[in-house]
Amino acid sequence: MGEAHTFVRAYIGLGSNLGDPPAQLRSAVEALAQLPGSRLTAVSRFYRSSPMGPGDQPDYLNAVAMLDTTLEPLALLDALQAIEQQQGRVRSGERWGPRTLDLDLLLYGAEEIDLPRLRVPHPGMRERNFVLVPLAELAPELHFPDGCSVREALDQVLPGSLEPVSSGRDATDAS
Ligand code: A4P
Ligand code: MG
Repeated sequence: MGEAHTFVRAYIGLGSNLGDPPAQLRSAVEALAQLPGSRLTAVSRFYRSSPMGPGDQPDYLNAVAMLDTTLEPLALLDALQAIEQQQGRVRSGERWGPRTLDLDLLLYGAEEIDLPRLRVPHPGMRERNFVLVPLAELAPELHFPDGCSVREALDQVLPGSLEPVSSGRDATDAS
């Protein structure tokens, strides 16, 4: 008898601004596609964005992935952090400092999670056009757990430099 698995639709934010960002994002996408109990269902275009936080760092490359998964939220967070580690992430301790790869769990179905290790929806995502724009590309009709739509959030987000660079497969250097 097979165990019943329920797939939950999760959204993952990808960001990189060190060490060949297009290669970092492509390899993160491959790793997401390999996650157990999960199906990578869509990936947005890659976007070049100006850094939020300390300005003396390179531009970022950002994207959002849609993942249908049977992993519980903390198991998914563990898996995302393992991918970050595999790709050479060193936590400098500087808040919002440069990084080779940052994977954020943006949304996990309609769940609201408030744990020391994990807050979902990801705090701050609604203020970030480099999250909302690729998210809206994948799921224009999406609503957050509180009922606000991604479109409404986009209408209110502060403008910031953001430019699609490619479909991802042929992304050129983000810097
Ligand atoms: N954590 C809690 N909730 C979550 C969640 N939903 N997803 C905890 C992932 N992690 C979550 O994260 C610190 C801790 O957050 C983790 O240990 C986890 O348990 P981190 O990745 O080590 O630290 P961080 O990313 O440096 O800090 P922070 O404040 O989360 O930064 P953000 O919000 O990730 O922002 N500018 C542009 N243009 N594009 C970017 O992608 N990214 C950042 C980092 C700054 N500026 C940027 C970009
Ligand atoms: Mg992070």
